[in-house]
Amino acid sequence: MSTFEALSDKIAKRQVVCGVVGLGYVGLPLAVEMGKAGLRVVGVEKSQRVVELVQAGGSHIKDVAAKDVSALRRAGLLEATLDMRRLAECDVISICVPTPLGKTKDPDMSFVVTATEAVAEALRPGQLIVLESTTYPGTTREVLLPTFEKQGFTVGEDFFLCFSPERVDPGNARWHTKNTPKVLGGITPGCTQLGKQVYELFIDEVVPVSSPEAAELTKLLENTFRMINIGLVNEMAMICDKLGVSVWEVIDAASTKPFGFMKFTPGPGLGGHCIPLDPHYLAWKMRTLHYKTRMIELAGEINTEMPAFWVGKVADALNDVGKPMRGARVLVIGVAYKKDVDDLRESPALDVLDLLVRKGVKVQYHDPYIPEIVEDGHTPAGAVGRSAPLTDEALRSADAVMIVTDHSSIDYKRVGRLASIVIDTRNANGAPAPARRPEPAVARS
Ligand code: SAJ
Repeated sequence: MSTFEALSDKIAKRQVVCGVVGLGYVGLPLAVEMGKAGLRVVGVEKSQRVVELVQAGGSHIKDVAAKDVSALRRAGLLEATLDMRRLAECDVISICVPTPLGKTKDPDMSFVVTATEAVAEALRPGQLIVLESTTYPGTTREVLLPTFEKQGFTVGEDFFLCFSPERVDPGNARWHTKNTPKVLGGITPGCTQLGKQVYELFIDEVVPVSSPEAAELTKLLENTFRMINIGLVNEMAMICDKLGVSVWEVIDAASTKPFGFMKFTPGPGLGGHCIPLDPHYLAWKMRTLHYKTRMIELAGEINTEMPAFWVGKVADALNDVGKPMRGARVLVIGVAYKKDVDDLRESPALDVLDLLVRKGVKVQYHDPYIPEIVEDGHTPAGAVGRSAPLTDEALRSADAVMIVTDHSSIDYKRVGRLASIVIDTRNANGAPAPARRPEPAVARS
């Protein structure tokens, strides 16, 4: 029996031991789904705190119920360890580690490389490795494959290697790890076949593609699509502002088209741990091939411009009532990267706060999900502070109020009633902004 046949047989009998490297917002839900399918799972994690928490039957991930973790712990199906050598026990290893961007928007592959080297140390015939971390096309073949083959094994014969992009949307009540279709592409057809066979034990639908590159690019297309379309509606917001038309009214009207249109909404910029980052993996890779991904670059410029655009609207509004920015009191409502989340990563609100402070504005913010913004090496100096209570006095005494993140828990009608000026970057109030007189045509020289 070949190694392929032996592994396929072990999968069919649900006797495979699964390893998950990284028990974060991708790895822990995946490990729990594997365990729920009756597979024994070894979660390898570098955080002692996370290991101890999972070992105690707890969960640090909102979308993973502690009761599920403790049930799997009691059933002996899930364990967490700091010891990477335990990967030698595993027949299937899913790598779910972060792939952040460096300051110059170059991919930081250090977590993937560390995980790959640990897997290579433990590599033995009969193992299937699946990289899930979002990355540039070619990573699986150019980084992971050579590292594994250096151990003297042959891919597709001794070991098997695939890429399968994570599609975890934290907080999404409808789509989660098990019911979100999972794309998967292997180095060889046999790799893809084994990857599909094992992932189908715990994921409802696995979508095979012909290569890891196709799978890597699938993820990047999904999120680049969003980033570019958000850039488009943000540019439309600036166009409508110049024309004195409500961009919200135009988007709502365009959304009545039952085909060929997909609604995106303008805002203060682009935040989160996926959308602002993922397209830059593609841009970076293509730069090494001397190709400039112009759409990504341009959308990035527009999205990055939005905090300054909206701070400019505050300046205009204060100017209209004869107040300078310097010394003005501005209350920012909502700083998380999107509504109803407690995540500040890449939030454009941080740039908004910093820009306001740099203009001499006395800034306060209120966000029920973000009690404090601390200095963490990425935080702009002007953004550091604590969330202020949203009292009537706070609303009345502000020279202007900016709605930057439209959390559902805020009463925006109350904000509109009590605040003298409201700059609403999300149309949280729901009423299309009143059309202003269009800017005068530029006099022909
Ligand atoms: N944003 C807009 N206008 C929009 C949509 C989003 O300004 O029309 C802004 C948000 O405020 C936020 C940023 O873009 O600052 C990203 O928002 P997002 O809705 O794309 O949310 P994310 O970052 O949580 O994206 C995740 C992604 N999930 C994965 O990569 C697995 C993305 O692919 C999902 O489509 C998205 O969730 C989702 O639909 O919720």
